[in-house]
Formats: sequence, C-alpha cells, structure tokens
Amino acid sequence: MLLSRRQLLRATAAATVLAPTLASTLSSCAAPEDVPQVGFGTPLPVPPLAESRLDGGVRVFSLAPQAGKHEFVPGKPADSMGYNGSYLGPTLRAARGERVRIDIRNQLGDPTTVHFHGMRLPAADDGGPHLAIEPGATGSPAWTIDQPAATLWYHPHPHGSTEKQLSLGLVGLFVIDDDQSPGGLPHAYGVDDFPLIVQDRRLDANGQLTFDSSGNSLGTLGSSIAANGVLGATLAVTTQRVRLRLLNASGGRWFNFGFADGRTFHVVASDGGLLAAPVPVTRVQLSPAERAEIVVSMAPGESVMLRSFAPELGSVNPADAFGGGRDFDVVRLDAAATLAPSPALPAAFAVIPALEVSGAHIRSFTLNGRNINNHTVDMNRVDEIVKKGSTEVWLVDNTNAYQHNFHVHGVQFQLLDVNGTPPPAHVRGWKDTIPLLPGDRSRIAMRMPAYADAKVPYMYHCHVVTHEDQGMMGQYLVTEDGTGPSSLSMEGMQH
Ligand SMILES: [Cu+2]
Repeated sequence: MLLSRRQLLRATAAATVLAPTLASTLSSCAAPEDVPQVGFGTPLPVPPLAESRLDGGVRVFSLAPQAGKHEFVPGKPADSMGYNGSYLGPTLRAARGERVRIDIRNQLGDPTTVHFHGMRLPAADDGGPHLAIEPGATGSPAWTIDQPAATLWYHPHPHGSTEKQLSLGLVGLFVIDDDQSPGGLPHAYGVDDFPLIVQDRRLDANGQLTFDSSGNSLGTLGSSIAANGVLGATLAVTTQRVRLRLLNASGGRWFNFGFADGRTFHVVASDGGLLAAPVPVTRVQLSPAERAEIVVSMAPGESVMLRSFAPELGSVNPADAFGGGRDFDVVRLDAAATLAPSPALPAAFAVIPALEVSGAHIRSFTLNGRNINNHTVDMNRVDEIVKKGSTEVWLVDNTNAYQHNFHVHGVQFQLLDVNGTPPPAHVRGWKDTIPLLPGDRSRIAMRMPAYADAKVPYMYHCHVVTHEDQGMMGQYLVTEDGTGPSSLSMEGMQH
C-alpha cells in the first residue's frame, strides 16, 4: 500500500518540478551562478565559546546579530551576517540547572528574533516570530536550563525572512552540559570535541552568496559545502578518537554523512542528548536543523574525508530537483603522526525512559504543499491548545511527492515509529526535528512544555526554511487546563 502511494506521488513530483524547471531554463541568462568551490587544506575554525558573566546567580550571555563580510573564496568577501562577528556565532555553553539570560542587541537593519532550537523554555523566551526585536532594540530572554546534556542551536525566526537571515550566517550552537554524562566520551572543546556546522552555499563567480530556488522545491540549494564557515576545511586530529557535533544548518539540503573509506563510526547523541548507547553506523542522514554527535576513531598519520553521500529521499524524482543524487566532500580529517590516547567508548549512556503514551492526547498534522492541515500560518490564529506538562502523541503525515521535515518548539520528543516501523537505534533518543520522506507517516511522543502562557504560542513547522517562510507552520498554546483562546492579539508581544 505504501509503495503504491509512493508511486502515485512520484507522478505528481515530476509534474511539480516541470514548471519551475521550464521557468529557470527561460530565465537562465539572469539566474545567479552556482560555482562549486573545491580544494581542501584550510584549517577548520572552531566557533569560540561565548563569554558569560554571573549576575546574581544568572549566567548572562550577549549576542549582537549584525551584518558583515565573510570570505568563502579568498579575496572575495561576501555579504554575510553573524552574531558578535561577521559570520556564524559563538557557542553558548551552560549546565543543566543553571539560570541563563541572553542579552540580544539587534544591530541588523531588519527585525530579527533569536530562537533557541531544541530548548525547553517558556514560549515568551523562545524567539518565535511573535517576538521580533526591532533594529537597534534589545531583548533579554531568560530561563532555567532543565534538560539533559545536548547540542542545541540558535538562529533567527523572523516571520517570512528566516531563509535570508539564517542563510547569510546567523547560526550558533548552544551546548548543554550535565553531571549525568559518563566518562569515555571526548569532551575537550576544540581538542577532541568539535562542533561542525555544515551548510550548503550557493556562490556566484564573485564569491557572493546567492539565492535562487528555480528548478527545485527546497529553496536555494548550493554545491559548495561550508564547515564552520569554511569551504574545503581540514581538521588536524591529535587524539585517537574525536567527537563531532554535526548540525545540518542548510536551508533545504539533506546530508547523508559518512566517511569516504566506508569506516564505521558511532552515533552517540541525537538532537536532544545522548542515546541509550553508542550506535555503530556507516551513515547518518540529517535533514535541515537535525543534529547528531558522532565519535570516529583515527589511526596515526592517516587522512579520511567526511563526506555527504547522496541522501536517501524516497521516491523523489528527479532527485536533483529535491537535493538528492549528489555526493559532497565536507571536511578532511588529518591525523597526526602520534595520537594522544582516548578512553574507550562507554558501552551504555543514560537510560532513556519511554514516555507512557497510553491515554495520551493524539493530534494529527498533515503536510501538504506549503501548508499544515490545509492552513498556512496565521500569527493571530491558535491552531492547537495543549495542557501544560501533559503527554501527547502527534501523528505527522507527509502527503507530498517530495520531502519535508517537522520541528516542534519547546520540547524534545521521541520518534515512536515511521510507517508503523520503529526507527533505527541512532534516532531512538530525544529529537526535536524529524525528516518526512514522500508518503511518510510518523508518530512522535512528547511531554508538553511545563510553562503555561495563554498569550504567546510555540511554533511547529517544516524546517526547510523556504517552506517555513511560505507559511508551512502552525502554533500551539500551552495553558493550565488545555483550554484557551482561538485567536491572539499581536499587540504588546515584543520583548
Ligand atoms: Cu517543507
């Protein structure tokens, strides 16, 4: 039944892509170029750890989104954006139980927000599109970290212009530590534990970032791959094992990470924290916004390429119109002649208790075109109201002939099954974003946020950011008893 459904969808996929392909052929002389940049050897930069200060027991960080120039191609500075700099942002790091405040000063010429992706926090501090910070204005979200150690991230979420701001470089990591993590995992930042923010970049002959989605359905797709902002980066490995905190920070491209020599590596964490145990794999596929922490072993003196192999995208056809069919080299790992010893990986991490879902409230979300349940987002409309702290099961159904994904703000969830089948072990941990290939029906279970607010909603949406900008998003309120208003007033919602 599923196969026939996919076959049916395949016919419409070809029809969907025909029109834009024709349009791009007609306008090809005006279309921005996509000039792939190759050649490895530039040392991989590591985003600095953000400085913080303690203010009455609160750990305070400062972020200033700003415009700048960034050289993807030496000698050809591109217009870009960054936090506290010209491209990307510092890594925020805090421990479970700490209270944090992020002082945000918007130095851009446009409104922005800072969304803390994967964080359990009050909706009013979540940086959704209702919480715009105007140019020159400030915002100061604050909350107490109350979730396991994880690699989360922050990025803009302004209504209708997320693709532009995110793609220009407004991306940073938020690493949470806790005291439950076992020994044996590499954890020295920039020594044996490296963030890896991976983005496809569409560059023209002048090294400028360009935006052009003609001929595909996922927004701008580029054929140059940046790791921590650098094309053709190499990582100098000095230890027997390294931990890579992978983030797919692309607007629309799926990555399917593995090593060029096919070696096995271990996935140790999903979006929201450590798995129950390390999982040996040869590939880990990430849709936009997903993370995976992996640990790879190296031999002295060897080099190996971290590659994105052509992603598994189900029945999409033609594959290149949906970001498929291509391999990309991402980062080359060069091991020193002598490597410092690393402890053995632990056999098991923390137990992840399965959420009790019998009696859970069930909701259904159908992804179709650029809408969810036949609606594009209306910032004044409340789509769902949930009870604070309750457990829910959401059924998410992609009825399209091409892929989407699905992100829920304010929670970490467990993926129960995909088309009735339990997910592979390396995604049986905490998640906040899941891919949905054509025809996929997935069930996720989550404990809803512990913060009631009848005025400010949390969002759920497709994280292909051009789809999000086109309104493929809905919003849910959390209230004490699960009832509340069906509409919202935007007035007075600014930070
Ligand atoms: Cu989508």
